[in-house]
Amino acid sequence: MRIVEGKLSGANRKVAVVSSRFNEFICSRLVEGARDCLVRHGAADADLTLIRVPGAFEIPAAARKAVDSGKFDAVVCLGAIIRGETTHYEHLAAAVTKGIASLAFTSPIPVVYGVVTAENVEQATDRAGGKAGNRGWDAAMTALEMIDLNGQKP
Ligand code: INI
Repeated sequence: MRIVEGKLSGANRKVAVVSSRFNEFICSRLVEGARDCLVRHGAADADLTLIRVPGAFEIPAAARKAVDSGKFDAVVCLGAIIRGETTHYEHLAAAVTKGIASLAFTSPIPVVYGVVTAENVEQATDRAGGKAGNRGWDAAMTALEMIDLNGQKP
């Protein structure tokens, strides 16, 4: 069987990381996780661009601009949406997820979802370098695999 899958190399890869500042203590850990993953896999730190936006709601629009710039091989979207007392969480999480998904489905380059949606701060911390790993690192790994796959014929 012919198998088509991406390799995990960061060499010569130009990656945009779009991260929100809301819940900064979580987002900064996600960004560091993504950066660490990309550099450990051979990406040059100078080839990485961090685009910061106020909140997760702003991520899809900024990611779209990064895609349209033609400067990057992939865009990694990072943010943290933590459940509050209202239904705001559900609306925001759904809007951001749909926004990133619709961009990912039409983008010529991989757009990766690394937004943590958590019940509380503890759960978010666990997923941002705590006991449940680091979603930023995971998203960056996905970006590397999908960049390589994107360059292959199916
Ligand atoms: N933005 C987040 O990234 N995470 C949140 O948990 C959050 N909450 O809970 O309100 C949040 N709100 C801000 C939102 O993303 C926009 O920045 C704001 O509505 C302006 O458009």
